[in-house]
Formats: sequence, structure tokens, C-alpha cells
Amino acid sequence: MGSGASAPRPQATCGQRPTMSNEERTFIAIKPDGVQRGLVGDIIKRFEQKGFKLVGMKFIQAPESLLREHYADLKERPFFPGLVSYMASGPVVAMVWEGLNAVKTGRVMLGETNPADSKPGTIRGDFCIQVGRNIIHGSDSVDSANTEISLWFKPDELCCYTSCANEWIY
Ligand code: IDP
Ligand code: MG
Repeated sequence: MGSGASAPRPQATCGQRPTMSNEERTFIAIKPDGVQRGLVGDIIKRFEQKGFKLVGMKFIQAPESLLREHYADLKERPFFPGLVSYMASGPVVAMVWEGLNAVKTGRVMLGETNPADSKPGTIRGDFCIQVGRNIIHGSDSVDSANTEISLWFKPDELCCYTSCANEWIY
């Protein structure tokens, strides 16, 4: 029987989410091409180095039903069937990252939808060429982040914990 103090356990759920704070969350997914091309570590490293906090992560081959819902706003677009089959073609790394302006800054880190328009230094600018193989997804607003997070994660799959780096980042 241990007698020393044990590390605090992460809470299973985090209750009501603030909309403007250091606890803003965004949904980021490394797409099947990013996984196949061995870019998982490089991409995660950028979010870690920036100072964002990882609160959820899973490695899954998403069913087409989930992907059709995830991209529901694009269902009338001609590339929609190809987009769904590309996203279902292999496993993806689905993640939730937390921090001040995580949604907006996450999008800046991704670059533009079309890698050809993405500046060097962004993920799409550095690692890919074509819009149909742009390796990463990121939520485009706080509202869509909340929708996407609840689509991909159950509440108890997200961890609440205090990063020991918190006071050195904020
Ligand atoms: P985003 O990923 O930058 O938010 P959206 O316009 O939401 O861009 O499009 C979702 C995804 O659909 C893109 O990331 C890309 O994979 C795919 N996509 C967008 N436009 C095209 C296109 O013109 N041809 C093929 N695929 C596209
Ligand atoms: Mg989008």
C-alpha cells in the first residue's frame, strides 16, 4: 500500500466550455495521407511546441457515415464523394488541442485549404501540394470546433488536467 501523495488524476469531463479563454478547444485531424506519409510526429510536434495542450487523441479509420456528417456543409460540392472516400481510405489521427485562440491560431498553423496558396512555415505549405491531399483538418470556428469535437469524441474521452508548462506559456 503506497503512502506518498499520488499525482492528481485527470477529471473525466470538464463541464461547460468557455468560448474565449486559454481553454478554447479545436478539432484537428491528420488525414490518411498525413498518416501514410509519416507526418504524424512532425504535425503533433508543431502543436506541442506552440504551447497548445493535448486533451484528446484517437487513431481511427473513420466510417463514411461519420465523415459525411463531419463534411455535411460540403455535401453539394462536386468533390464531396471523393473527399469522403479519401478520408475513409485509411486511419486518421483525431485530436483536440486547447489554448488561447486555439481555433484561429490552429487554422493559421495549417495554412490555406489549397497547399499552393499556403505559405512556407505552415503545415500545408511545408508538407503537401494538392488541395485533394492536404494532409490535415482544423476547425474553422469555435462553433464548428464544438460540433466536431462532440462528433468525434465522447465527453469521457477528453482529459482535464493542468499542464506544468501553463504558467510559462501564459
Ligand atoms: P478546409 O479543410 O481548409 O477547412 P474546406 O473548404 O472546408 O477546407 O474543404 C474541406 C476539405 O475538402 C479540404 O481540406 C480538402 O481536403 C477538400 N477540398 C476542398 N476543396 C477541394 C477541391 O476543390 N477539390 C478537392 N478537394 C477539395
Ligand atoms: Mg473546413
